[in-house]
Amino acid sequence: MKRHRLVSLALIALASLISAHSNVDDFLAKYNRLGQQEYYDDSVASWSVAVNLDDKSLPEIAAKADANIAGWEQMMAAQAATQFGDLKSINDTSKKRQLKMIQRVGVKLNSADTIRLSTLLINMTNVYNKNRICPWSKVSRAPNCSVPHEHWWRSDPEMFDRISHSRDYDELAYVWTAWRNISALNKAYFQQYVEMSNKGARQGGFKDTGDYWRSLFESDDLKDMMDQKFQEVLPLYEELYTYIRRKLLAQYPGRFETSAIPAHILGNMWAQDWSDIGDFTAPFPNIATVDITEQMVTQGYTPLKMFQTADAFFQSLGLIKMNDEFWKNSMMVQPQNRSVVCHPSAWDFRNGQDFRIKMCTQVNMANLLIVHHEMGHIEYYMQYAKQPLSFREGANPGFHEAIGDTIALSVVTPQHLQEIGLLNSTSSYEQDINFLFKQALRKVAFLPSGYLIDLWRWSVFDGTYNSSTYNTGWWDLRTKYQGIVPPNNRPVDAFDAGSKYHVISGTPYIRYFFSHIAQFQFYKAMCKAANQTDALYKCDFFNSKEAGDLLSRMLQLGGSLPWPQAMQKITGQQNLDAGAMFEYFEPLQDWLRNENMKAGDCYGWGYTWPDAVMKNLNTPRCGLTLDQ
Ligand code: X8Z
Ligand code: ZN
Repeated sequence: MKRHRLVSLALIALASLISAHSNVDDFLAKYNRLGQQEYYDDSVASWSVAVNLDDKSLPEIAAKADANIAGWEQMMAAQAATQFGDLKSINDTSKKRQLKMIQRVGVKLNSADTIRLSTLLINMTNVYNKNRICPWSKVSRAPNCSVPHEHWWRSDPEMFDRISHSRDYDELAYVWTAWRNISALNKAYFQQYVEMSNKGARQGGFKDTGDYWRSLFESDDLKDMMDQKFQEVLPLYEELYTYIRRKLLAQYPGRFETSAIPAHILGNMWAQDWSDIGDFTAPFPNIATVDITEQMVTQGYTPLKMFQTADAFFQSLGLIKMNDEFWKNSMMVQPQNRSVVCHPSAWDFRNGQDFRIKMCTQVNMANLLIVHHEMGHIEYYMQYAKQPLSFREGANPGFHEAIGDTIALSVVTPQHLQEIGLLNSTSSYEQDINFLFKQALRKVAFLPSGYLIDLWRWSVFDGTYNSSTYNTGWWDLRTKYQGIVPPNNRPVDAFDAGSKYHVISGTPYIRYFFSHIAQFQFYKAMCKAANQTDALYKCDFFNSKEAGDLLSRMLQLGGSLPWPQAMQKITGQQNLDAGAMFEYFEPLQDWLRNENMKAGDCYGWGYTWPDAVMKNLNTPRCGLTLDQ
C-alpha cells in the first residue's frame, strides 16, 4: 500500500513536470510563430515612414503599429508571468532565458501613450531631416537667403559636408550654429518624450529609461565598467588631442585661445570623428594619402559597387552573403524627390528573410566604412536568424555595433586597399604612421564623445538634469570629457544634445563606446585565427575562412548567452579589454608623445581629474582653470 502511494505520487510529479515542459514548449512555439508576423508588420510600418517623411498618412499608421506590437509584447509577458511565474520550476537554461526576456517589457505603456510616444519620436525625426538653412555665400562671406528654397541646405548632406570640408572658420561657425538652432525646435518634444518614456520604464519595473537601457547589457556594474574604460583610454586620447590642438591653432591663428578646442573645427558636426581634418593635420603631409576617396571617384564607384565590395569581403571569410531581398529592398541612395531619414541603419524584419540597409550613400571612404558597419549588422541578423525570436539580438548592443567595424579594420589596411586596387603605394614607416593617425582620428577621437552622450542621457532620465539644465549639463560633459567648447555663447533655450540623431530618435549610445574597444579585441582574435603574425595594425584577414568561422560561431549565438560567454567564444577572454586597442595604436602613441614633448606642449584642457586618473596622464598639465 505504502509503495503504491509512493509510485503514484512519483507519477503525478512526473506528469506535472512533463506538462510544465510541454506548456513551455507550446508557449515558446506560439511566441515564435506569432511574433515573426507581429514584428514584421511593425517593421514594415516603421520602414515606410523612414523612407518617406513627406507622406502625412504614414506616421499615424506607424504609431498604431507600434502600439499594436507593444500590446502584443505586454500580453505575452503577462501570459509568461501567469503560466511560469518566477521561472524557478524551469530547469532548461535556454528556455528559462527566453521566458525571462519575454517577461522583460522595458517600456510598458498603454496603447494611447505608446501612440503619443511614437508620434513624438516621428515629430523629432521630421524636424531633424526636413529643415533647411540658407546657404553660405563664399562671395559675401555670409548666409544668402535669396536663392530658391530648394537650394537651401539640408542637414544631410549639405550641412554635414560643409562642417567636414570647409576650412573657413566663420562658415563653420555659421553652419554649426544654424544646425543647433534647428535642433532647439525639438526641445519641447524631447522633454515630453523623456516623461513618457520614463513613465513606461517605471511601469515596466525599472527606475527610469536609463536603468532599462543599461539592463540590456546584463552587467550590474555597467556604469563603473564604462567609467573605468574611459579612464584607461584617456591618456591615448590626450596624446592625440594635444597634437591636434597644436595643428588647429596653426590652421586658425588667433581664432581661439582657450586650452579647450572649439567644437566646430574638428571636421564633424558632433566633433566625434576627426578624420576629415586628416589632410592638414597628417604627421607626414608629403607622403601619399591613405584616403581612397579620390580613387573611388576616379574608378567610377557607385553606392551599389560599395555595397558589393563589402559583401565580397564578408563572402571571402565564408560568411553569409546578402540575399536577394536585401538587394531588392534596401535603400542605398537618397531620393531627390522626398525627405527620408538619412542616418544609416540596418533593419531586421524578423521573418528570417527580409533584411535591409537604409543609407544616403555618398561615394567616399568614410561612407565605404559605414557600409561595412551596416552590413555587419545584417550579417549578425542573418547568422542568428535560426535562433528563437527572443535570442535574435546581439550578445549585447555593443557587440552589434562592433561587427562591421571589426571587418572594416581589415578593409582599411593599406595592404588590403592595395589588393583591391584602391591604393598604390608601398609601405614605409611614414605611411604607417599616417595610416594609424587617420585611424586614431576615427577611433580614438570618438571615445569620449561615445561615452558622454549616455552619461548625459542617464542624468536626464534620472532627473539630475531637467529642461532648464539640459544644455549647461551637456556642455559640462562635452568640456570635461572631450575638451571642447561651443564657438559662441549658447542661448538659454538651446538644446545642443538634440543635434545628435540618436538623442532625438531615442537610440541608446553607450553601445558605441563599448564597440570602439571591443572591435579591437575581435579584430585581434580574428587576426590570430588567420595566422597573421605581423604588427596588429597591418593585419588583413581577407579570404581567411578560419577568421570567418571564429566570428560566425560567435554571431550564431545571438543573445542566447550573457555577453561574457560570447566574448569568451571569440577572444578567450570574458571581459572588455582595451589592451588590443593599445597594441594597435602603440607606434602612433610613441610618435605622438615624442612630437608633443618636442613641442613642449601642455596636456589636457585644464580639468583636474581625481588623483587615481591623474597619475596615468602625461605632464606638464595645461593651466588648471576649469571647474571640477
Ligand atoms: O549611428 C551609427 C551607425 C548606425 S548604427 C551609422 N554610428 C554612430 C554615429 O554615427 O554616431 C556608427 C558610429 C557611431
Ligand atoms: Zn550600427
